[in-house]
Amino acid sequence: MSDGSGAGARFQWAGDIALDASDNLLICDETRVRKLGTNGLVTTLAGNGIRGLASGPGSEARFAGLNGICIDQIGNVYVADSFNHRICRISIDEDGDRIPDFMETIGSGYTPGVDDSQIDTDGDGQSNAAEYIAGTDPLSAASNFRIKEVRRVGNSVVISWDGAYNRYYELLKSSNLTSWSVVTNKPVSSNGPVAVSIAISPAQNASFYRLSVSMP
Ligand SMILES: [Ca+2]
Ligand SMILES: [Ca+2]
Ligand SMILES: [Ca+2]
Repeated sequence: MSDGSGAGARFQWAGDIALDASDNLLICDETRVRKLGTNGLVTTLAGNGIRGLASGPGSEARFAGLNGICIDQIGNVYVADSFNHRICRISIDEDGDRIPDFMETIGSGYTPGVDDSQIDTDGDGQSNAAEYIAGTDPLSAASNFRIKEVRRVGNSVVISWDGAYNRYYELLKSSNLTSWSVVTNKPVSSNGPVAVSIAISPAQNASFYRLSVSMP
């Protein structure tokens, strides 16, 4: 097995094939998903030859024996991993920035073929790749990931931010900016404001809060 152009490319056990919207051929090759580009270059998109069962980006994915492949209208790839008795969905990410290639269209703010973790198109201090994870707009500096408000309500503090669909938020609290404890782990299933109320004692000293976001 080797990637390369024309006769320089090698396949392990080429099986089912599918044509994508850009006329590239995607190929089941036993434990790998390969791509034959319109330029004649064969590359490996997922899997690395080690049999197994694992989700993950690119070569971290594991398959046991691929037997069928198809592509949906927005570019997701589905493979039948017969030896694992699984159907797997693959969001192709050739530039490795964790943003699926089908999202990196003209006008999206993301840059196809380039690692968007190194690009901050709107100059708000958060990279395009970070904005993808946070669900904010990479073309608007007014849209960025942050705690929007910390408000005292009686014997509670209310922390609020803009949540995004299918994101997971972790809110941490500290009294000294050194040791942090988890206040809440919060999955969010729709776009919109999120607020968390935290009980405090009247005698409590100042507290600091830190919010992080991830995708499943
Ligand atoms: Ca990408
Ligand atoms: Ca940005
Ligand atoms: Ca932004």
